[in-house]
Amino acid sequence: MTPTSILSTHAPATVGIVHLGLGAFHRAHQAVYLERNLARHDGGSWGIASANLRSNRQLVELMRERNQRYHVAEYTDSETLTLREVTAIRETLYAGPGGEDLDALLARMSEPDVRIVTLTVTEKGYHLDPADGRLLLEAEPIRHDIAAPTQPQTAPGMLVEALARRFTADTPAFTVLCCDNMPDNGKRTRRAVIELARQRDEELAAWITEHVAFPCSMVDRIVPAMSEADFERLRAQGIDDPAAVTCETFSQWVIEDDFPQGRPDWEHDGVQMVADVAPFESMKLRMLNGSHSLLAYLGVLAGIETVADAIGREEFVDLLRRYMRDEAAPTLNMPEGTDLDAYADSLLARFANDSLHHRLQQIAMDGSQKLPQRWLDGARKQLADDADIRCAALGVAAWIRYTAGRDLAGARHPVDDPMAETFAALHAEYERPESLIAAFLALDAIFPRALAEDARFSDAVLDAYRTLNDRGVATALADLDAPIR
Ligand code: CS2
Repeated sequence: MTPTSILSTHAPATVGIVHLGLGAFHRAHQAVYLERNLARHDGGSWGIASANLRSNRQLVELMRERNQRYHVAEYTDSETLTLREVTAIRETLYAGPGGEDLDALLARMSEPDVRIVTLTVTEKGYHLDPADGRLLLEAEPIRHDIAAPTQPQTAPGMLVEALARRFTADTPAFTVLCCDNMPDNGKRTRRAVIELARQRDEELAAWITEHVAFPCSMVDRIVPAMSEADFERLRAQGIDDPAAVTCETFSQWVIEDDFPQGRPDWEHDGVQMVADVAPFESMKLRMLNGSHSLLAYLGVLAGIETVADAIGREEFVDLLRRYMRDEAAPTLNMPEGTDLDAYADSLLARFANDSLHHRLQQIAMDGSQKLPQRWLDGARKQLADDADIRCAALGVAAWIRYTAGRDLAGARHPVDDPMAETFAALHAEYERPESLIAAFLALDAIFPRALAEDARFSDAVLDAYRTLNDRGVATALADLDAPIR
Protein backbone atom coordinates (compact mmCIF):
# COMPACT_ATOMS: atom_id res chain seq x y z
CA MET A 1 0.00 0.00 0.00
CA THR A 2 1.31 3.48 -0.85
CA PRO A 3 -0.35 6.03 1.42
CA THR A 4 -1.25 9.50 0.25
CA SER A 5 0.50 11.98 2.56
CA ILE A 6 -0.82 15.45 3.27
CA LEU A 7 1.60 17.66 5.14
CA SER A 8 0.63 20.62 7.27
CA THR A 9 2.20 23.72 5.73
CA HIS A 10 0.10 26.63 6.98
CA ALA A 11 1.45 29.41 9.17
CA PRO A 12 0.77 28.96 12.90
CA ALA A 13 -2.72 30.17 13.76
CA THR A 14 -3.61 32.13 16.87
CA VAL A 15 -6.06 30.53 19.30
CA GLY A 16 -9.73 31.37 18.66
CA ILE A 17 -11.34 28.13 19.86
CA VAL A 18 -11.01 26.31 23.16
CA HIS A 19 -11.92 22.65 23.11
CA LEU A 20 -12.81 20.57 26.16
CA GLY A 21 -12.08 16.85 25.70
CA LEU A 22 -8.80 16.21 23.90
CA GLY A 23 -9.63 12.66 22.86
CA ALA A 24 -8.99 10.72 19.69
CA PHE A 25 -12.36 11.76 18.26
CA HIS A 26 -11.67 15.48 18.54
CA ARG A 27 -8.24 15.08 17.01
CA ALA A 28 -9.55 13.01 14.08
CA HIS A 29 -12.71 15.06 13.46
CA GLN A 30 -12.94 18.71 14.47
CA ALA A 31 -9.18 19.32 14.32
CA VAL A 32 -9.05 17.93 10.78
CA TYR A 33 -11.81 20.30 9.61
CA LEU A 34 -9.92 23.18 11.22
CA GLU A 35 -6.68 21.99 9.65
CA ARG A 36 -8.33 22.34 6.22
CA ASN A 37 -9.63 25.75 7.16
CA LEU A 38 -6.22 26.95 8.33
CA ALA A 39 -4.60 25.55 5.20
CA ARG A 40 -7.00 27.58 3.02
CA HIS A 41 -6.22 30.75 4.96
CA ASP A 42 -2.55 29.99 5.60
CA GLY A 43 -3.14 30.20 9.34
CA GLY A 44 -5.40 32.85 10.81
CA SER A 45 -7.27 33.22 14.04
CA TRP A 46 -9.04 29.88 14.53
CA GLY A 47 -6.34 27.72 16.08
CA ILE A 48 -7.44 25.43 18.93
CA ALA A 49 -6.39 25.22 22.58
CA SER A 50 -7.50 21.78 23.69
CA ALA A 51 -7.83 20.48 27.23
CA ASN A 52 -8.40 17.22 29.00
CA LEU A 53 -10.57 17.59 32.08
CA ARG A 54 -10.68 14.20 33.73
CA SER A 55 -7.93 11.93 32.52
CA ASN A 56 -5.11 11.34 30.07
CA ARG A 57 -2.45 13.77 31.15
CA GLN A 58 0.02 11.62 29.17
CA LEU A 59 -1.58 12.67 25.89
CA VAL A 60 -1.18 16.33 26.81
CA GLU A 61 2.48 15.73 27.61
CA LEU A 62 2.99 13.76 24.42
CA MET A 63 1.42 16.48 22.30
CA ARG A 64 3.64 19.09 23.93
CA GLU A 65 6.77 17.01 23.36
CA ARG A 66 5.82 16.77 19.72
CA ASN A 67 5.18 20.47 19.41
CA GLN A 68 1.41 19.76 19.09
CA ARG A 69 1.94 17.95 15.78
CA TYR A 70 0.37 14.55 15.09
CA HIS A 71 -0.89 12.33 12.28
CA VAL A 72 -4.36 11.18 11.39
CA ALA A 73 -4.38 7.92 9.42
CA GLU A 74 -7.60 7.62 7.43
CA TYR A 75 -8.35 4.13 6.11
CA THR A 76 -10.92 3.54 3.37
CA ASP A 77 -9.99 -0.16 3.46
CA SER A 78 -6.79 -2.09 4.04
CA GLU A 79 -5.47 -0.88 0.66
CA THR A 80 -6.25 2.83 0.82
CA LEU A 81 -4.73 5.11 3.41
CA THR A 82 -4.39 8.87 3.66
CA LEU A 83 -1.87 10.17 6.18
CA ARG A 84 -2.61 13.67 7.29
CA GLU A 85 -0.42 15.83 9.47
CA VAL A 86 -2.39 18.13 11.80
CA THR A 87 -1.17 21.27 13.54
CA ALA A 88 -4.52 23.01 14.13
CA ILE A 89 -4.20 22.35 17.86
CA ARG A 90 -1.88 25.08 19.08
CA GLU A 91 -1.90 24.36 22.78
CA THR A 92 -2.80 21.43 25.05
CA LEU A 93 -3.75 21.62 28.72
CA TYR A 94 -4.50 19.19 31.51
CA ALA A 95 -7.11 20.44 33.94
CA GLY A 96 -8.03 17.09 35.54
CA PRO A 97 -7.44 15.87 39.08
CA GLY A 98 -4.19 17.37 40.28
CA GLY A 99 -4.18 19.32 37.02
CA GLU A 100 -1.85 22.26 37.12
CA ASP A 101 -3.46 23.89 34.09
CA LEU A 102 -6.95 24.71 35.38
CA ASP A 103 -6.10 28.39 35.87
CA ALA A 104 -4.44 28.58 32.47
CA LEU A 105 -7.48 26.98 30.86
CA LEU A 106 -9.92 29.37 32.52
CA ALA A 107 -7.70 32.31 31.58
CA ARG A 108 -7.69 31.10 27.97
CA MET A 109 -11.47 30.73 27.97
CA SER A 110 -11.77 34.31 29.22
CA GLU A 111 -9.72 35.88 26.43
CA PRO A 112 -11.63 38.11 24.00
CA ASP A 113 -9.95 36.32 21.06
CA VAL A 114 -11.61 33.05 22.06
CA ARG A 115 -15.00 33.16 20.44
CA ILE A 116 -16.02 29.51 20.42
CA VAL A 117 -15.75 26.73 23.01
CA THR A 118 -16.34 23.25 21.62
CA LEU A 119 -16.87 20.08 23.64
CA THR A 120 -16.47 16.31 23.35
CA VAL A 121 -16.65 15.19 26.94
CA THR A 122 -18.96 12.17 26.31
CA GLU A 123 -22.60 11.96 27.35
CA LYS A 124 -21.83 11.55 31.04
CA GLY A 125 -19.61 14.65 31.10
CA TYR A 126 -22.68 16.92 31.22
CA HIS A 127 -24.13 15.34 34.38
CA LEU A 128 -27.62 15.39 32.94
CA ASP A 129 -30.33 12.88 33.70
CA PRO A 130 -30.24 10.69 30.54
CA ALA A 131 -34.02 10.29 30.58
CA ASP A 132 -35.20 13.89 31.04
CA GLY A 133 -32.12 16.07 30.47
CA ARG A 134 -32.26 17.71 33.95
CA LEU A 135 -28.92 18.74 35.51
CA LEU A 136 -28.05 16.28 38.27
CA LEU A 137 -27.59 18.78 41.08
CA GLU A 138 -27.06 15.90 43.47
CA ALA A 139 -24.15 14.39 41.45
CA GLU A 140 -20.92 14.64 43.42
CA PRO A 141 -18.88 16.61 40.80
CA ILE A 142 -21.74 19.10 40.31
CA ARG A 143 -22.04 19.54 44.07
CA HIS A 144 -18.33 20.25 44.08
CA ASP A 145 -18.72 22.90 41.38
CA ILE A 146 -21.58 24.54 43.25
CA ALA A 147 -19.50 24.67 46.44
CA ALA A 148 -16.27 25.80 44.72
CA PRO A 149 -17.35 27.52 41.48
CA THR A 150 -13.99 29.15 40.78
CA GLN A 151 -12.19 25.78 40.90
CA PRO A 152 -14.55 23.73 38.73
CA GLN A 153 -14.09 20.05 37.87
CA THR A 154 -16.84 19.52 35.32
CA ALA A 155 -17.33 20.83 31.80
CA PRO A 156 -20.49 22.77 32.72
CA GLY A 157 -18.63 24.19 35.74
CA MET A 158 -15.76 25.38 33.58
CA LEU A 159 -18.13 26.98 31.09
CA VAL A 160 -19.96 28.79 33.91
CA GLU A 161 -16.75 30.03 35.55
CA ALA A 162 -15.29 31.25 32.24
CA LEU A 163 -18.57 32.96 31.33
CA ALA A 164 -18.70 34.55 34.80
CA ARG A 165 -15.25 36.01 34.23
CA ARG A 166 -16.32 37.36 30.85
CA PHE A 167 -19.49 38.79 32.35
CA THR A 168 -17.49 40.60 35.05
CA ALA A 169 -14.87 41.86 32.59
CA ASP A 170 -17.52 42.92 30.09
CA THR A 171 -16.02 40.64 27.46
CA PRO A 172 -18.53 39.36 24.90
CA ALA A 173 -19.66 35.77 25.49
CA PHE A 174 -18.25 32.88 23.47
CA THR A 175 -20.46 30.47 21.58
CA VAL A 176 -20.68 26.95 23.04
CA LEU A 177 -20.66 24.17 20.46
CA CYS A 178 -21.42 20.72 21.86
CA CYS A 179 -20.09 17.88 19.70
CA ASP A 180 -21.27 14.90 21.73
CA ASN A 181 -23.70 12.21 20.58
CA MET A 182 -26.82 13.48 22.30
CA PRO A 183 -30.12 14.62 20.83
CA ASP A 184 -30.54 18.40 20.98
CA ASN A 185 -26.97 18.49 22.24
CA GLY A 186 -26.76 22.30 22.19
CA LYS A 187 -30.04 22.67 24.08
CA ARG A 188 -28.95 20.14 26.66
CA THR A 189 -25.63 21.86 27.19
CA ARG A 190 -27.44 25.16 27.53
CA ARG A 191 -29.70 23.71 30.17
CA ALA A 192 -26.76 22.31 32.14
CA VAL A 193 -24.88 25.62 32.03
CA ILE A 194 -27.85 27.83 32.89
CA GLU A 195 -29.05 25.57 35.72
CA LEU A 196 -25.56 25.52 37.19
CA ALA A 197 -25.12 29.29 36.79
CA ARG A 198 -28.43 29.79 38.56
CA GLN A 199 -27.03 28.03 41.65
CA ARG A 200 -24.44 30.74 41.78
CA ASP A 201 -25.91 34.00 40.58
CA GLU A 202 -29.27 34.74 38.96
CA GLU A 203 -27.86 37.76 37.17
CA LEU A 204 -25.12 35.67 35.57
CA ALA A 205 -27.72 33.06 34.57
CA ALA A 206 -29.83 35.80 32.95
CA TRP A 207 -26.80 37.15 31.05
CA ILE A 208 -25.95 33.67 29.76
CA THR A 209 -29.58 33.11 28.76
CA GLU A 210 -29.54 36.29 26.76
CA HIS A 211 -26.04 36.32 25.28
CA VAL A 212 -24.69 32.80 24.84
CA ALA A 213 -25.55 30.79 21.74
CA PHE A 214 -25.53 26.99 22.05
CA PRO A 215 -25.91 25.70 18.48
CA CYS A 216 -26.63 21.99 18.07
CA SER A 217 -24.39 19.80 15.96
CA MET A 218 -24.17 16.30 14.59
CA VAL A 219 -20.72 14.75 14.39
CA ASP A 220 -19.77 11.55 12.66
CA ARG A 221 -16.54 9.68 12.14
CA ILE A 222 -15.57 6.25 13.40
CA VAL A 223 -12.41 6.64 15.48
CA PRO A 224 -11.50 3.48 17.40
CA ALA A 225 -9.15 3.65 20.37
CA MET A 226 -5.56 3.12 19.19
CA SER A 227 -3.99 -0.27 19.78
CA GLU A 228 -0.35 -1.33 19.67
CA ALA A 229 -1.13 -3.05 16.35
CA ASP A 230 -2.30 0.30 14.89
CA PHE A 231 0.95 2.01 15.89
CA GLU A 232 2.90 -0.92 14.48
CA ARG A 233 1.03 -0.69 11.17
CA LEU A 234 1.86 3.01 10.95
CA ARG A 235 5.52 2.39 11.74
CA ALA A 236 5.56 0.03 8.77
CA GLN A 237 4.46 3.06 6.70
CA GLY A 238 7.34 5.11 8.09
CA ILE A 239 5.22 7.02 10.64
CA ASP A 240 6.57 6.66 14.15
CA ASP A 241 4.08 8.87 15.98
CA PRO A 242 2.86 7.92 19.46
CA ALA A 243 0.21 10.68 19.21
CA ALA A 244 -1.25 9.36 15.93
CA VAL A 245 -4.94 8.55 15.51
CA THR A 246 -6.50 6.03 13.15
CA CYS A 247 -9.99 6.42 11.69
CA GLU A 248 -12.17 5.83 8.67
CA THR A 249 -12.13 8.13 5.62
CA PHE A 250 -15.77 9.13 6.04
CA SER A 251 -16.45 12.23 8.08
CA GLN A 252 -19.52 14.39 8.58
CA TRP A 253 -20.25 17.49 10.62
CA VAL A 254 -23.60 19.25 10.55
CA ILE A 255 -23.81 22.47 12.56
CA GLU A 256 -26.68 24.81 13.35
CA ASP A 257 -25.58 28.19 12.06
CA ASP A 258 -25.83 30.33 15.18
CA PHE A 259 -22.50 32.00 16.00
CA PRO A 260 -23.12 35.60 17.08
CA GLN A 261 -19.39 36.18 17.67
CA GLY A 262 -18.33 34.79 14.29
CA ARG A 263 -16.97 31.45 13.19
CA PRO A 264 -14.56 29.88 10.70
CA ASP A 265 -15.97 29.70 7.17
CA TRP A 266 -16.49 25.99 7.69
CA GLU A 267 -18.89 25.59 4.77
CA HIS A 268 -15.82 25.57 2.49
CA ASP A 269 -14.27 22.72 4.46
CA GLY A 270 -17.04 20.17 4.01
CA VAL A 271 -19.09 21.16 7.07
CA GLN A 272 -22.87 21.38 6.51
CA MET A 273 -24.11 24.62 8.09
CA VAL A 274 -27.90 24.31 8.50
CA ALA A 275 -30.84 25.97 10.23
CA ASP A 276 -31.97 22.80 12.02
CA VAL A 277 -29.72 19.89 12.97
CA ALA A 278 -32.38 17.81 14.73
CA PRO A 279 -33.30 15.48 11.83
CA PHE A 280 -29.62 14.73 11.09
CA GLU A 281 -28.93 14.13 14.75
CA SER A 282 -31.81 11.67 15.19
CA MET A 283 -30.88 9.93 11.95
CA LYS A 284 -27.31 9.40 13.04
CA LEU A 285 -28.12 8.47 16.64
CA ARG A 286 -30.82 5.94 15.78
CA MET A 287 -29.38 4.48 12.57
CA LEU A 288 -25.60 4.51 13.17
CA ASN A 289 -25.23 4.59 16.93
CA GLY A 290 -28.33 2.42 17.47
CA SER A 291 -26.83 -0.21 15.13
CA HIS A 292 -23.47 0.08 16.86
CA SER A 293 -25.01 -0.61 20.24
CA LEU A 294 -26.94 -3.63 18.91
CA LEU A 295 -23.69 -5.06 17.60
CA ALA A 296 -21.89 -4.19 20.83
CA TYR A 297 -24.10 -6.00 23.35
CA LEU A 298 -25.14 -8.95 21.20
CA GLY A 299 -21.62 -9.27 19.80
CA VAL A 300 -19.86 -9.25 23.16
CA LEU A 301 -22.35 -11.82 24.51
CA ALA A 302 -21.48 -14.03 21.54
CA GLY A 303 -17.73 -13.64 22.17
CA ILE A 304 -17.09 -11.42 19.12
CA GLU A 305 -14.42 -8.74 19.43
CA THR A 306 -14.79 -6.07 16.74
CA VAL A 307 -17.45 -4.38 14.62
CA ALA A 308 -15.93 -5.76 11.41
CA ASP A 309 -15.93 -9.32 12.86
CA ALA A 310 -19.62 -9.02 13.70
CA ILE A 311 -20.44 -7.62 10.26
CA GLY A 312 -18.64 -10.62 8.77
CA ARG A 313 -21.61 -12.70 9.98
CA GLU A 314 -24.74 -12.71 7.91
CA GLU A 315 -27.09 -12.86 10.89
CA PHE A 316 -25.74 -9.56 12.23
CA VAL A 317 -26.04 -7.86 8.85
CA ASP A 318 -29.64 -9.11 8.67
CA LEU A 319 -30.28 -7.77 12.16
CA LEU A 320 -29.01 -4.30 11.29
CA ARG A 321 -30.89 -4.17 8.01
CA ARG A 322 -34.07 -5.12 9.78
CA TYR A 323 -33.52 -2.72 12.67
CA MET A 324 -32.71 0.26 10.43
CA ARG A 325 -35.51 -0.43 7.93
CA ASP A 326 -38.30 -1.44 10.32
CA GLU A 327 -37.52 0.32 13.60
CA ALA A 328 -35.22 3.30 13.02
CA ALA A 329 -36.02 4.78 9.58
CA PRO A 330 -39.82 4.91 10.17
CA THR A 331 -39.28 7.13 13.24
CA LEU A 332 -37.32 9.78 11.32
CA ASN A 333 -38.62 12.92 9.75
CA MET A 334 -35.99 13.85 7.19
CA PRO A 335 -35.65 16.75 4.76
CA GLU A 336 -36.88 15.93 1.28
CA GLY A 337 -34.50 13.98 -0.84
CA THR A 338 -32.87 12.07 2.05
CA ASP A 339 -32.49 8.43 1.02
CA LEU A 340 -32.49 6.37 4.21
CA ASP A 341 -32.02 3.07 2.35
CA ALA A 342 -28.84 4.43 0.81
CA TYR A 343 -27.78 5.74 4.22
CA ALA A 344 -28.31 2.28 5.75
CA ASP A 345 -26.23 0.70 2.97
CA SER A 346 -23.45 3.21 3.50
CA LEU A 347 -23.41 2.46 7.23
CA LEU A 348 -23.10 -1.27 6.62
CA ALA A 349 -20.20 -0.60 4.24
CA ARG A 350 -18.50 1.59 6.85
CA PHE A 351 -18.95 -1.03 9.57
CA ALA A 352 -17.39 -3.64 7.28
CA ASN A 353 -14.13 -1.65 7.07
CA ASP A 354 -11.77 -4.26 8.46
CA SER A 355 -8.76 -1.99 8.56
CA LEU A 356 -10.31 -0.48 11.71
CA HIS A 357 -10.16 -2.59 14.85
CA HIS A 358 -13.19 -1.05 16.46
CA ARG A 359 -13.73 -3.04 19.62
CA LEU A 360 -17.31 -3.76 20.62
CA GLN A 361 -16.34 -3.29 24.25
CA GLN A 362 -15.50 0.35 23.49
CA ILE A 363 -18.98 0.96 22.10
CA ALA A 364 -20.61 -1.00 24.94
CA MET A 365 -19.41 1.39 27.63
CA ASP A 366 -21.77 3.92 29.25
CA GLY A 367 -24.93 2.18 28.04
CA SER A 368 -26.98 4.02 30.68
CA GLN A 369 -26.11 7.27 28.92
CA LYS A 370 -26.60 5.99 25.39
CA LEU A 371 -29.69 3.78 25.31
CA PRO A 372 -32.35 6.52 25.51
CA GLN A 373 -31.31 8.36 22.35
CA ARG A 374 -30.16 5.29 20.43
CA TRP A 375 -33.12 2.93 20.94
CA LEU A 376 -35.69 4.15 23.42
CA ASP A 377 -36.83 7.39 21.76
CA GLY A 378 -37.41 5.44 18.55
CA ALA A 379 -39.14 2.57 20.36
CA ARG A 380 -41.61 4.99 21.93
CA LYS A 381 -42.49 6.39 18.53
CA GLN A 382 -42.86 2.90 17.13
CA LEU A 383 -45.21 1.87 19.93
CA ALA A 384 -47.31 4.96 19.38
CA ASP A 385 -47.78 3.71 15.82
CA ASP A 386 -48.28 0.14 17.02
CA ALA A 387 -45.17 -0.77 15.03
CA ASP A 388 -42.36 -3.27 15.53
CA ILE A 389 -39.91 -2.84 18.45
CA ARG A 390 -38.41 -6.33 18.57
CA CYS A 391 -34.86 -5.35 17.63
CA ALA A 392 -34.80 -2.61 20.24
CA ALA A 393 -36.25 -5.01 22.82
CA LEU A 394 -33.62 -7.60 21.93
CA GLY A 395 -30.97 -4.90 22.29
CA VAL A 396 -32.22 -3.94 25.74
CA ALA A 397 -32.31 -7.61 26.78
CA ALA A 398 -28.73 -8.06 25.53
CA TRP A 399 -27.63 -4.91 27.35
CA ILE A 400 -29.17 -6.13 30.62
CA ARG A 401 -27.45 -9.48 30.19
CA TYR A 402 -24.21 -7.70 29.29
CA THR A 403 -24.26 -5.65 32.50
CA ALA A 404 -23.88 -8.92 34.44
CA GLY A 405 -20.20 -8.74 33.42
CA ARG A 406 -20.05 -12.18 31.75
CA ASP A 407 -20.76 -13.28 28.20
CA LEU A 408 -23.00 -16.26 27.42
CA ALA A 409 -20.04 -18.64 27.65
CA GLY A 410 -19.16 -17.26 31.10
CA ALA A 411 -16.12 -15.17 30.06
CA ARG A 412 -15.82 -11.98 32.10
CA HIS A 413 -15.80 -8.44 30.70
CA PRO A 414 -15.59 -5.12 32.53
CA VAL A 415 -18.80 -3.06 32.75
CA ASP A 416 -17.75 0.54 32.34
CA ASP A 417 -20.73 2.74 33.20
CA PRO A 418 -21.52 5.42 35.79
CA MET A 419 -24.35 3.12 36.96
CA ALA A 420 -22.25 -0.08 37.04
CA GLU A 421 -22.65 -0.52 40.81
CA THR A 422 -26.42 -0.31 40.56
CA PHE A 423 -26.40 -2.91 37.80
CA ALA A 424 -24.19 -5.27 39.81
CA ALA A 425 -26.53 -4.93 42.81
CA LEU A 426 -29.58 -5.74 40.68
CA HIS A 427 -27.93 -8.83 39.22
CA ALA A 428 -26.97 -9.95 42.72
CA GLU A 429 -30.46 -9.41 44.08
CA TYR A 430 -32.66 -10.79 41.33
CA GLU A 431 -32.18 -14.15 39.79
CA ARG A 432 -35.52 -14.82 38.11
CA PRO A 433 -35.66 -13.15 34.70
CA GLU A 434 -39.11 -11.63 35.43
CA SER A 435 -37.84 -9.82 38.51
CA LEU A 436 -34.51 -8.84 36.97
CA ILE A 437 -36.08 -7.34 33.85
CA ALA A 438 -38.71 -5.53 35.91
CA ALA A 439 -36.01 -4.08 38.17
CA PHE A 440 -33.94 -2.85 35.23
CA LEU A 441 -36.90 -1.33 33.41
CA ALA A 442 -37.80 0.49 36.64
CA LEU A 443 -34.53 2.48 36.43
CA ASP A 444 -36.16 5.77 35.58
CA ALA A 445 -32.87 7.51 34.86
CA ILE A 446 -32.79 5.35 31.72
CA PHE A 447 -36.30 4.13 30.87
CA PRO A 448 -39.17 6.59 30.56
CA ARG A 449 -42.05 5.28 32.63
CA ALA A 450 -44.47 5.13 29.70
CA LEU A 451 -42.11 2.77 27.90
CA ALA A 452 -41.24 0.62 30.91
CA GLU A 453 -44.92 0.16 31.72
CA ASP A 454 -45.96 -0.72 28.19
CA ALA A 455 -46.43 -4.50 28.22
CA ARG A 456 -45.69 -4.71 24.50
CA PHE A 457 -42.18 -3.51 25.32
CA SER A 458 -41.55 -5.21 28.66
CA ASP A 459 -42.87 -8.58 27.43
CA ALA A 460 -40.68 -8.38 24.34
CA VAL A 461 -37.61 -7.61 26.48
CA LEU A 462 -38.37 -10.50 28.81
CA ASP A 463 -38.94 -12.95 25.92
CA ALA A 464 -35.71 -11.87 24.27
CA TYR A 465 -33.81 -12.13 27.55
CA ARG A 466 -34.99 -15.69 28.14
CA THR A 467 -34.13 -16.72 24.60
CA LEU A 468 -30.67 -15.17 24.82
CA ASN A 469 -29.93 -16.81 28.13
CA ASP A 470 -31.35 -20.22 27.37
CA ARG A 471 -30.71 -20.61 23.66
CA GLY A 472 -28.04 -18.10 22.69
CA VAL A 473 -27.56 -15.15 20.35
CA ALA A 474 -28.06 -17.03 17.07
CA THR A 475 -31.48 -18.32 18.17
CA ALA A 476 -32.51 -14.89 19.47
CA LEU A 477 -31.61 -13.42 16.09
CA ALA A 478 -33.39 -16.19 14.18
CA ASP A 479 -36.48 -15.60 16.33
CA LEU A 480 -36.81 -12.13 14.81
CA ASP A 481 -38.02 -13.88 11.65
CA ALA A 482 -41.01 -15.38 13.46
CA PRO A 483 -44.31 -13.59 12.81
CA ILE A 484 -45.20 -10.96 15.44
CA ARG A 485 -47.45 -12.51 18.08
C1 CS2 B 1 -19.93 4.65 19.01
C2 CS2 B 1 -19.58 6.05 18.52
O1 CS2 B 1 -18.64 4.29 20.95
C3 CS2 B 1 -19.78 4.50 20.50
O2 CS2 B 1 -20.76 4.53 21.23
O3 CS2 B 1 -21.23 4.34 18.61
O4 CS2 B 1 -18.43 6.52 19.09
C4 CS2 B 1 -19.46 6.10 16.99
O5 CS2 B 1 -18.34 5.41 16.53
C5 CS2 B 1 -19.40 7.52 16.50
O6 CS2 B 1 -20.51 8.23 16.99
C6 CS2 B 1 -19.36 7.59 14.98
O7 CS2 B 1 -19.53 8.89 14.57
